[in-house]
Amino acid sequence: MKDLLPTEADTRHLETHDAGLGFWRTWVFSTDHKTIAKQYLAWGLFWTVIGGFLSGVMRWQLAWPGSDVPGWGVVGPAAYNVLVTMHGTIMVFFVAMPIGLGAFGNFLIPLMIGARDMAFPRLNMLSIWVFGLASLVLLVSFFVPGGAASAGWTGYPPLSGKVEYTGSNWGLTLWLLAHALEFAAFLMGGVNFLTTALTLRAPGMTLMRMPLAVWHQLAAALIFLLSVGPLIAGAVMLLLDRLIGTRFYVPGSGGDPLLWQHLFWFFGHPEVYVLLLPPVGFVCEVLPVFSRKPIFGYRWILWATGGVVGLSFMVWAHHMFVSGMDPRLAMPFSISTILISVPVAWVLFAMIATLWRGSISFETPMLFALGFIAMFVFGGLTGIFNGSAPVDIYLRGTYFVVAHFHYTLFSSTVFGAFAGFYYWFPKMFGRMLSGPLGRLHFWLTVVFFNLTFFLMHNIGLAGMTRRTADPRPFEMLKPHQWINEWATVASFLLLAAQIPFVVNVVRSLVAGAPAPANPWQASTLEWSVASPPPHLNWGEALPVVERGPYEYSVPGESQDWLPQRRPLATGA
Ligand code: HEM
Ligand SMILES: [Cu+2]
Repeated sequence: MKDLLPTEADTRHLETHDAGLGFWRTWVFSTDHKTIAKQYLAWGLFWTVIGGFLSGVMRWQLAWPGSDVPGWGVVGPAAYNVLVTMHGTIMVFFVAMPIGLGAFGNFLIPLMIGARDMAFPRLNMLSIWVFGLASLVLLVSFFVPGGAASAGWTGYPPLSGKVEYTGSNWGLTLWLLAHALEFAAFLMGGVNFLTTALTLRAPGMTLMRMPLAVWHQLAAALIFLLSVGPLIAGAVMLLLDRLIGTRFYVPGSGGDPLLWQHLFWFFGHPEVYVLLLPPVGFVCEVLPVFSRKPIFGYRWILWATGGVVGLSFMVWAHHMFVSGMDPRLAMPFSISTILISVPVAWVLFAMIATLWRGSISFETPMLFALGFIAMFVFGGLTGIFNGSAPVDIYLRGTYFVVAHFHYTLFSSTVFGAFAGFYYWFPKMFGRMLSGPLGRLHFWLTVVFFNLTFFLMHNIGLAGMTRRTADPRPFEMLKPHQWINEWATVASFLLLAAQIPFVVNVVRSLVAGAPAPANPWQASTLEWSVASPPPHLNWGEALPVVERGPYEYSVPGESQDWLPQRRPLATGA
């Protein structure tokens, strides 16, 4: 019985969280991890609209260059640079991270490990507020004289070093400031994630019983914490170059623009795993539930993810094969890059093996999880080409690369996140979503995603370079302009394909059927509390965990899932 009683930490929490808080403390200045998760979600969705809009403007310009773009006007080369830069920045730092980590990490970690909240609830609140500030700074940067940042999401100097090169003065400086703030927000979040999972697990929740969604949040947080330092230092130097005329990145006076590329990609490549791993975790939860089978190779997945974490720090210069760095570096970085595809493929095999002979039901979360696997495998395959230095010298900077990274990034941040969203929406909001609308959303998205991005491989091979505002001057692209028009029409339909999703969510929030505690018959802890879970999650006593997270279809059991949690009848 003793282990059912609240621990000292819980009582401390209970005291700091007063029940019956007013509107402001409940929704705005909240320290509840579930509310903070929703705040991150709201920001992420807001930025999705902006990032999507910017991509639409780019696509319009690429299909019908020089024409008047509805909602924007004529796009010249300078404006195009703004569009590319801000679209990339927004999608990576203001959509993928706040949704993948900010929303899902905050919501899931305490619920899945049986804690009442994060280890540092006030730090958590500070994190979302600093993120909000970062968002405001980025928003403002669109409206300052000279316009928003326009040196690419990678911000390479010398281009980003001097106002004269891009025309963007305050815009680029604010862009740096927005990054600094958002990094601070996610550093606070990351420390919280790791501390919470290490110190606040419920009785019986051993590390090896933690759901993979939690493990992958921790892996992402760890990668972020370890990689972002050098970039912050690099950004400070860039700021000094811009503001007070230092010459860290100015060649000819002892500086070196390649230094930025190393610092940026030492962070930038691990960052793509920060974006990827949380959705991998969601998919690892969804697959067992909708195939009624344990995940295949829990420990092997952990080892592989560990391998990804380690290797992700050793591949960065594959972004720099043609940068003028010492060519002897090309071989080791090619090898490490191709090596990292081994543990990634390993995880994907484990996912596919989980499906093997399962009794699969194609609910919306499952469809998006399968879509993630299919699209990501495809993007991973083209990554092997890019990672091989001799091939990359040809592909470098073309639309082949744009196609590659959208297959990997879109699959994880959109397909993976939707898998998680449809799966946990009933828990988050206490309402069910419509299955038919969800399935419609999936099929339209998967079809138009491929129609938008697939042929970009071809136009890239034909020589179209990325960050090109106007393909018309290039003779060799003339016969391929239809691909640009095609991709643009498809991308508009892809954006329109999100309408069923919006309708579904609004309809459900207004009039959806109330969600039961466990609509999917899943065994992890979050499904053992009401939907949505109450403040502090667990009533009087913490849950007690008896088994691993994926005990589905255990032979000899009458029920095809065994909850991780001991039934409440034991006295709680
Ligand atoms: C409707 C969906 C999307 C469309 C139509 C789209 C379109 C584009 C286009 C046309 C470019 C290249 C522009 C150029 O190089 O000239 C681009 C760049 C980029 N996109 Fe997307 N995109 C979409 C979604 C996403 C998502 C979900 C992400 C990431 C999570 C993303 C991340 C990026 C990045 C990082 C760049 C590179 C920016 C740069 O070169 O500085 N995009 N996108
Ligand atoms: Cu990389």
